[in-house]
Amino acid sequence: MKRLSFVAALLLLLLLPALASPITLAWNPSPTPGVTYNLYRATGTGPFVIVTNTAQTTVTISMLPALSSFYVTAATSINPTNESLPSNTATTPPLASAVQQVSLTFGSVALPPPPPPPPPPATNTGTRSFTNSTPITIPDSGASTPYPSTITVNGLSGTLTNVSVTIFGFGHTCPNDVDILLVGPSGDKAMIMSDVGASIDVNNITFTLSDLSTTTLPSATILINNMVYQPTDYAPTEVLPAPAPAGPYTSALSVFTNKVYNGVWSLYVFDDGPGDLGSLARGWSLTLNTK
Ligand SMILES: [Ca+2]
Ligand SMILES: [Ca+2]
Repeated sequence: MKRLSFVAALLLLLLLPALASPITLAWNPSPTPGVTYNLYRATGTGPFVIVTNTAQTTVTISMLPALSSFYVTAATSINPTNESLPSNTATTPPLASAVQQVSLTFGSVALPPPPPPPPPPATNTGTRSFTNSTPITIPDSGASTPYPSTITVNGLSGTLTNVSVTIFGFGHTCPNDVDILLVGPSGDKAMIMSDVGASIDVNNITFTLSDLSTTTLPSATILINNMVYQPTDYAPTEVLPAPAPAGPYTSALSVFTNKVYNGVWSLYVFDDGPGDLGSLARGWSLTLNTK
């Protein structure tokens, strides 16, 4: 009798389905506050069977078959259309970790996606050079032709942080006669070169004027090809005739930084010593740095 009871108990144990230890699920909260989540499960695609409901975003479920995969869905209790889409698959222990994160997508509950941000304004910053290669002819005395030579800058953005000027193909038999004034679209002005290079002939040289250089233009020695010079005015009381703006002038190109830079830049080249003449045979360029 006792032996039969033991066999019967053993058979009963074998017939019972193996149950997993409890599984804890966690999910993202609904964007609608104060909702109740109804937890369903189904192996495969359904039918869904309600397991429990909760106002929390975690729930621990017991008495599930071991090693089974199932889906979970959460429905808010506000109205039936607020039900979320089925989650990703959860698996009962022991294959899974103690807490499984499931992703719930709340269909009609989800807030509408925010409109895409407006595209940022197009930017055009960095180092840009603009060239006017038309020759500038310097007479033996007086205003050059053209007077001024101009460069129009368009489409740059950002703040102007540095300006430099390159003179292409400069030739003169007395550079000391030559004054060069730069005027920006803001109306600011800089005498970037005046009374330099003595009376020493130069022919077809190219050089750059930049505040970043520590080498001033020479007053008594020859101008050197391919140099970068600091703008230098050895006759700061001199004023150029109209249409150049009235003085006094600074010489540093920093007068243009943080100012308006899109627009017309004018280069006034003037010879104030009788005799001797020359040209900027290949014009000039303007290099602007914006950021
Ligand atoms: Ca002259
Ligand atoms: Ca002069």
